[in-house]
Parts: sequence; structure tokens; C-alpha cells
Amino acid sequence: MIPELPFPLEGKRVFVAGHRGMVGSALLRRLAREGCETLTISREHVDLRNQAAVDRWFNEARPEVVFLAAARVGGIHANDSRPGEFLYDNLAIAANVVEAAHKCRVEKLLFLGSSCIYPRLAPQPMPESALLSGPLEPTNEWYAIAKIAGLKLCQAYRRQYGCDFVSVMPTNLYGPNDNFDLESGHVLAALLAKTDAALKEGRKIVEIWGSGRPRREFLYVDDLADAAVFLMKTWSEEEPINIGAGSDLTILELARLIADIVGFKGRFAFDPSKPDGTPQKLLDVSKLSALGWRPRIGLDEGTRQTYDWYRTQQMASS
Ligand code: GFB
Repeated sequence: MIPELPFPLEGKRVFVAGHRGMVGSALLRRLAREGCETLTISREHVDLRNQAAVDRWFNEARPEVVFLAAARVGGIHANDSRPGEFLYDNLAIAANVVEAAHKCRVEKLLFLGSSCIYPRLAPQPMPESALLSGPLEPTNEWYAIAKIAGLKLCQAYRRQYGCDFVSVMPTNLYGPNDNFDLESGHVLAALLAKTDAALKEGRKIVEIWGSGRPRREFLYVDDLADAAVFLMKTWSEEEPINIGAGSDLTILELARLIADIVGFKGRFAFDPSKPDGTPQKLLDVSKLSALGWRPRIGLDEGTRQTYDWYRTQQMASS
């Protein structure tokens, strides 16, 4: 049965799958204001790639609501070089959690996808209707196919079993708990870490992968968590809905903004042996805007907060 809207979270048992990640931890921060009970599981206790283990946990914990934020994630290089992990792990996590949620009669599930589900050359900004209208970006097609399968699972279970399962498609995210590893991280965290290291070590050059010309849109993860909670309460459709900031910039512009924040006065060098990926990724957010949701934290402020968080972590670990 699809419940009526708005769907209240107060007093509910809410499972956040992937709570240790950047998105899951932001969801826990945001859900603390909803008067619900949050449930989490550790990777050591339950492997979400194992259906029997996931079923057992759902039967014991009996969640009523699920945010499916668990995923194998990484930047362009991780996606491109570990296709097996990105395809299998993400397919298995989505299939197992959606199936367990159905069997345990979870009232509502929200699946987090990604803007890379849209074709490489989709019209910009990309509307939800661009899904499956053209070939995917090769550097992340494994991850994209798993995320498309996840959203299709939600649609299929909705049609066949009447489950209230919805999908949201966030743009590129950043913020506290991001992965700052230079090989496996996404661009914003990697450039913050590289620029900070160059400043500390007195180096004059920071390397940018590719040409610096691709355009990306960035959303602060606490805004994403706010939008996901908002949509859990107010959205119940078969179609996915985009969550974005509404504007984009080139990677070189991002690098300059980061240099300003970090205080780096040197220059940038480009590494053409690294891929550019998709030329532009900007989501059409008109559906979400029409519902009345807007992001609160701009790129400058969000990047400063992320840099502060990174420096605090570094000081704590040194
Ligand atoms: O963030 P990113 O790794 O992922 O890279 P995508 C964005 C752009 O920044 C690419 C460039 O053009 C990179 O070549 N870039 C420049 C860098 N310097 C760096 C650097 O030091 N590190 C990184 N990582 N990039 C991912 C997908 O695509 O986006 C995933 O692979 C997922 O599937 C994610 O959807 C949100 O935006 O290209």
C-alpha cells in the first residue's frame, strides 16, 4: 500500500544503510531533528552484499523506513579501474536491501542514485526524462548501470507489489567524511588535499587531472541530506527526482576557488594522461524546486567548511 503524503518520520524506526559514509553520516545528522529512531548496522556485522545476512537483520530490527545510502563509491579513476567492484557491489547492495525491505513490509524506502545514470551527452541541464536516452560515460558506466538497476528495482517493486519505494538522483557531492585519498577520491576532496599539501610543503605546482575544462555541479552533503528527508516526507512517484545545486563550473574554476580558500599562490599543471570523463554534468532541478526545496550552502561556504573539517581530522591524526 502506498501511504498518503506527507509521510511523517516522527516515532518511526528509520534504517540508514551506509551510515559511516559521507551521505549516510549526513543523513544521521539531519534525522536527529525528526524525532525518529535511527537504526544502523556495521559492515563487520552484516555484509549488505549477502542476501541471507540482510534478511536476518531486517527480521530482527524491523525497520519501518529505509534510506539506501550504502554504495561502493569513488572518483573517476576508482570507477574506471575497478569495474567489477563498482558493478557487483552496487548491484548486490541495491537488490538485497530492496528485496529485504519488501519482504519485511517496510513502509517507505528511498534509494540514492547518481547523476552519472544519465547519458554522457544528455541535454544540459539534465532532466529526469533523459534516463536511458543514449550511451553512458565509459569511465563510470559500471557504477551507472548498477544505479540504474537500483532505481528500476524500486520502480518494479512499486508496480508489482505496491511498495512505496522512491529514487533520488543527487549531483556530485562533497563535505565532511568525504574521501580525501588522491587516487580514489572525487575531485573536490582530492584537490583540497593536494593544494593543502602543496602549500605545507612549499611546492609551487598543483596537478589537475585531464584538461580542467569539464563542467561539474557540486552540492554540499548536508543540503543533500536535507533534500532526501524532505523528499521522503513529500515525494511518492515512480519517476526518479534530481537533487542538485542548480549551477556548475569548470574544474579549473573549482581549482582556483580551492586555491583561494587554502591560500595557495602557485600554479596548476594539467595531466592529459588522466580522463576528463563526461564534458558536463548539470542536473535539471525544476521538479525539486517546484516542490519548494532549495539548497542553503553555496560552494564557497561549503568548501570552506569541508576544508576546516579536513584540517581538524589531520590535526587529530598527527
Ligand atoms: O569527481 P570526479 O573524480 O568524478 O572527477 P566524475 C571530476 C573531474 O575532475 C574529472 C577532474 O574531469 C577529473 O578528471 N579532476 C581533476 C580530478 N583533478 C582531479 C583529481 O585530483 N581527482 C579527481 N578525482 N578528479 C564520478 C563518477 O565522475 O562522479 C562516479 O566516476 C560518480 O560514478 C561521481 O557518479 C559523482 O564527476 O567525473
